[in-house]
Amino acid sequence: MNALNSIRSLTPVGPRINSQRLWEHICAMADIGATAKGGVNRQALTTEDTRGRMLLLQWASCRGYQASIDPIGNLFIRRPGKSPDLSPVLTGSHLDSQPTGGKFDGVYGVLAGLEVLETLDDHGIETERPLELIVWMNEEGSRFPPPTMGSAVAAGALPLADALAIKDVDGIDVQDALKIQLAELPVLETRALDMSGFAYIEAHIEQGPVLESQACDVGVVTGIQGLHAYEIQLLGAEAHAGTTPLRHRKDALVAATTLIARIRAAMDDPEDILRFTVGRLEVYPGSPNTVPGRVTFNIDLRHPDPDFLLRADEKILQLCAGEVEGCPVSAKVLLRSTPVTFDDRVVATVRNAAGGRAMKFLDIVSGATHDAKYTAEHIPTGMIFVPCEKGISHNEAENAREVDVAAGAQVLCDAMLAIMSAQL
Ligand code: HGY
Ligand code: MN
Ligand code: MN
Repeated sequence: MNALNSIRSLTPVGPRINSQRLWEHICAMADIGATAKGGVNRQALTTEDTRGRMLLLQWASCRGYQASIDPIGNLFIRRPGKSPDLSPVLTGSHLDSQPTGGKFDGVYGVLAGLEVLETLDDHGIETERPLELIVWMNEEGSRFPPPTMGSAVAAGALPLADALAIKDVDGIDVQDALKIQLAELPVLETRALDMSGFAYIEAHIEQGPVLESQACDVGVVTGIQGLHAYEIQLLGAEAHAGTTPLRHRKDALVAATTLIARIRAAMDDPEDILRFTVGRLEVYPGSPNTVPGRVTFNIDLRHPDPDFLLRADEKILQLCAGEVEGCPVSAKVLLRSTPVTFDDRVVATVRNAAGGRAMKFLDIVSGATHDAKYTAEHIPTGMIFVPCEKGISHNEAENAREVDVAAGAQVLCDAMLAIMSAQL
């Protein structure tokens, strides 16, 4: 990778991106899975997700870009370079959303990447290296936990067979949902799972308030905090709500609330750096007049310090050992993703690109996780953040300004060109 070393001092003289086209693409994508409150519901491998991918593939085919797909459904859109055998410079993000998601989370990085490809075309720029835009499958992990599923499988952190077997709340597994999507997409070239490339840069909204509060144009992302995901199940016994005395009950929901309260207390962090969330809880059979016989809930745990995370992990598994109020507990670790620090050469390139356009920028560690977490384990990786309104995300009110999304895409274009020209 010493070729990358030569890019520290390069300042960008890249072509101007077309901000109007980028904004129009974002608005067109936002129509797919649009919700009444102005957000999107385009969960992984749903019809809406498929329609979003089809729209992107349409735009890509208008430019003659080649599309391919890997066994977990990660989509690759390739702009050829003069030397096809050189490893590509990569960019990308995700099109799937939360159920009450926003118009920019993930989509922005995909469409900013597309904008870079199209800008190079518009300016007749032929690069030495190919350039690939990746649409990672199921970054959100809302329909099929855990998050960053597609990139984790591509990186070898999550076995393909395990991921394909994961079911949604209706009992549909990833394998069947992926088959349905593939049947609806145009025929795509298939490719093996792999996480190789010359470098990877992802553009994303910050999903936090820092950049906006400091009136920054872009964030130079230096890394991502660690994330653990768990699925906890308690087994009780269904019983009649009217006839069963409390002392005879094995109420899985009451036991789950006790357990969640105990874990929450154990996760106490006066500095408020630890992020502990129970975002999903399923009650079975879910009838108002039957004592719950089974409860399944998910824990999402995040922290920038790997040791702090491991200590919290130990406490959770200890509290989940055995049973609670007569209900046996089982705990499944879905994901242990360590904090990651991005490659300082790529980070420097992003910083140079922002500086080269006289933008106000700030170094920032990502609180949210991203597919860049897994690319960083295999490829020199960096990220660019743009501000979003009040830092709101995973919420239908998520919003970003046209000028900011354009600035981020411009930095992405300049940084990728700087990296392209780094080959010797
Ligand atoms: O959960 C996350 O951090 C990401 O937005 N899916
Ligand atoms: Mn995202
Ligand atoms: Mn998200």
